[in-house]
Amino acid sequence: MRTQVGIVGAGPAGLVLSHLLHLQGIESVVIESRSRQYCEERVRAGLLEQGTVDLLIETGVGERLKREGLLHHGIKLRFGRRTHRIDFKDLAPGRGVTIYPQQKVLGDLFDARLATKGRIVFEAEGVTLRDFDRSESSARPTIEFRENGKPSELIADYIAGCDGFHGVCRPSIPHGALTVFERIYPFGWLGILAQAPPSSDELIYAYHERGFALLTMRSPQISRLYLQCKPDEDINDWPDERIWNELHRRLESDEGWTLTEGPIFQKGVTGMRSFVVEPMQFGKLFLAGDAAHIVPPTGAKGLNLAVADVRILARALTEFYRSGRRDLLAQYSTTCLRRVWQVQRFSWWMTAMLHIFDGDNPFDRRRQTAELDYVTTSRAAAQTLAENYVGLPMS
Ligand code: FAS
Ligand code: PHB
Repeated sequence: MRTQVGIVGAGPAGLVLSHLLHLQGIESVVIESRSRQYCEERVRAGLLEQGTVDLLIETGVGERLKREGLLHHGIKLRFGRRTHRIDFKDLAPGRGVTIYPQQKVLGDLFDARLATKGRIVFEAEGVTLRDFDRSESSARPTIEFRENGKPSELIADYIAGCDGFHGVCRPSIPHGALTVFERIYPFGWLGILAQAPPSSDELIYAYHERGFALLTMRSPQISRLYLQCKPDEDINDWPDERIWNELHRRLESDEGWTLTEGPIFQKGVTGMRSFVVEPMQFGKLFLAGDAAHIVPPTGAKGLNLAVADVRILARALTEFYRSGRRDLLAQYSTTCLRRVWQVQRFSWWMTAMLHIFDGDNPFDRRRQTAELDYVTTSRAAAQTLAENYVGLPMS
C-alpha cells in the first residue's frame, strides 16, 4: 500500500490526525493492533478541554458531543470536610470543560473516517517500522505488519507514531537519540464505573488524610469515582462494599451532602507517572500523544494533550503538502514540547497538592492544606488553576 501519512494507532491522537488530514485532502492510513470494538470499550478519559471540544465541533465530528456532553463551568475542591468551588465563568470567562467519554470520541471519529472511506487496518499484527530515520527524499518510510496473517507493508511520506505508551514507534527510534524525563508516583488510582446518578453536578477533588478521591461522571445515570491506592493494588482486595466505605470517608463533608451508591459495573487500577521524551520526532517519524508523553490523570489532560499535538502536526503536514514548506515540520517537536511541559507542570502540581505521599511528615500535610486554603481564597491562585484546567490557549 502507498499513502501520504502512515499512522500507527487508532486512539485519540491517531484518529484526530487522520480526520484533520482528510479535511485538508491529505491521505492517511491508520494501522491499529486491536479491533474497533476493543478500542471503543476501553475505559479511559472522560473530560474534554474547551479547545478539544471546539476542534471536534468545528471539524464536523461534534454532533453527539453537543447533544450528550455535560458542560461544566466549575470544579469543587473538598478538604477539612468543607467544599470550595472554582468558578470558571468568573476566572476563565467563555471557557469550560465537557464530560464526554473517550470511547464516544473514538466512536464519532471511527464513524466519520469510515463514512468517508478512510482506511483503518484493525487487528494488525507484528507492526514494525523501517526507513523512517533518514530525512533524504529517497527515504521510503514503511510500516510492516500482518493483516489476517498475510504480510503487508504501507509505504508513506511520513509516519505518525500515535500508538500510546506501550507502542512500537517510540522504541523504534535508535537508543540515545531520545532523552527521557520521568517521575513515577508512589500511588495509583482505583477507578470504578457505577450505575448511580452522580452525587454532584460538578467534579469533586477531595484531599483527605486517608488519600485522594475524585467524584466524576459519564452521564446523568453513571458515576465515575477514583480512590488513591497503592501502585500495585490488587483489585481483588476491594469488594464493592469496601470501595463505597472508603469513598464515603474520603468525600465526607459537614454540608449535609451524601454520596449515592449503585451497582459497580467496572473497576480497575492504573499506575501514575509523568513521562516525556525529547525530541518528539526522528527523521520522518513524528510521535504524538501518549507515545511521547504521559501525565498523571489528576489534571485530566492526557487525551487533550494528544489532540493538541496532532493539531500542530496536521498544520505542519498541510503546509508541507500545500507549499512544500518544511519549517513547521522541523519545528513540530519544539512547538509541542512547550505545551507538553506546561501541562506536565500543572498535572504534577494538582497531583502533589491532592495526594498523600508515603512517609511524608506532618509538615507536608500542613503545607498541602495551606496550599488548598490559598487556592480557594486567593483569586490569583484560583485563576491559575482555572485557566490551566479549562486548557491553555492553543498555539
Ligand atoms: P492511546 O493509548 O489512547 O491509543 C494508542 C492506540 O495505539 C491504541 O488504540 C492501541 O491499541 C494502539 N497500539 C498500541 N500498540 C500498537 C502497535 N504496536 N501497533 C498498532 N497499534 C498499536 N486521561 C484523562 O484525561 N482522564 C482519565 O481518566 C484517564 N484515564 C486513563 C486510564 C488509563 C488506563 C490510561 C492508560 C490512560 C488514561 N488517560 C486518562 C489518559 C488517556 O486518555 C490518554 O492520554 C489517551 O488515550 C492518549 O491518546 P493516544 O496518544 O491516542 O494513545
Ligand atoms: C474522568 O472523568 O475520568 C476524569 C476526570 C477528571 C480527572 C481524571 C479523570 O482529573
